[in-house]
Amino acid sequence: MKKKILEQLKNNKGDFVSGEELSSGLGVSRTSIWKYIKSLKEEGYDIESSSRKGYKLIEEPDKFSQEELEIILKDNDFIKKIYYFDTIDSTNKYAKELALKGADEGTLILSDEQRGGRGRLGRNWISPPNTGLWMSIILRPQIKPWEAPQITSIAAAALCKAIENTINIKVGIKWPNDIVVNNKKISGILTEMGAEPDTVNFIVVGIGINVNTEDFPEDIKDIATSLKLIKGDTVSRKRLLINVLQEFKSFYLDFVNNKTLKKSIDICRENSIILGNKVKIINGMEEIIVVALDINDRGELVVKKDNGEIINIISGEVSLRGVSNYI
Ligand code: BTX
Repeated sequence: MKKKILEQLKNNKGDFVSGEELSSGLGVSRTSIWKYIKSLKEEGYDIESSSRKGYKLIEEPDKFSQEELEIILKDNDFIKKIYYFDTIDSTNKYAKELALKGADEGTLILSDEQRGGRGRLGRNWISPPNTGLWMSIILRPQIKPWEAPQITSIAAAALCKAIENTINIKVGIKWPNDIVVNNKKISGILTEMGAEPDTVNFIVVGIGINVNTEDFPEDIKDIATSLKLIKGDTVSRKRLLINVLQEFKSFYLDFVNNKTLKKSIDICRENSIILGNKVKIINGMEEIIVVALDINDRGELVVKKDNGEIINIISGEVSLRGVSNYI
């Protein structure tokens, strides 16, 4: 019910909707309408009430709720079900549990805060409340386990396009999974899967974006930034979310339906900050310095070793560093 009231107010933002219209349209008493409005106000919605004219939505908080997400994502038919949390340990962890229980492709898990957000190879991902987008999407593509890193390329391309569309800032990709601006990370992607030797059962693609974060803990201060810090202004998390999921849908369905990664890889190449540069590839205890030449059609990094040998690197277990700085 609350969702329906909010939807009506949002559809008529800036105009009054009469209490009578709401109560007869939704089949509930005017008193219960008033109670829902009160609860929306408590959540931060600026709603003007007039006994004669009804209710007018003036301003919305940049906050998420189950109702708000269902309303703003209703035009994205790829997102089939939404799980919203104020706080959670990790959306990827929760998504994997849901996927194991049979959740459908297109299930979205989003939390305002993560207390145990995860990065690759057991690293952590700082995810404070009210500032970022921390989410995971469950996918069930018919691919082989070794093709799973391709999903990271799709998400990276979607993030580049969505950020550019939303705030007109060009961001870079540090292959395979970091989105950076001025050599600092604003976003990371964590692709995980449930698979048997030859078949992928599900993939969870986790996306973290520092949207309005202003302070980072000491240990990542020098390597992390946010869209707000770059833009100099608060960025709407809702608008960014809508765009990220729209772009993700488009790149992912192109991959699934047309069996090609071309559109995603073109963007990964265009936005790559490492192509043409020397980079250090770290694989467990082993480190080699190479020149990054290209990203091939499967999303692998093509590099040239010191001895001139050209090899392809699959993103799975490797980390990559610039030779002269962290990123
Ligand atoms: P990564 O392994 O490339 O990056 C992790 C590293 O990045 C950390 O070791 C730390 O140095 C740095 N770092 C930690 N937090 C931040 C931050 N907020 N901004 C910039 N740098 C940071 C990247 O892994 C993949 C991250 C995916 C996060 C999403 S959020 C939703 C989903 N759920 C979940 O638990 N993880 C994913």
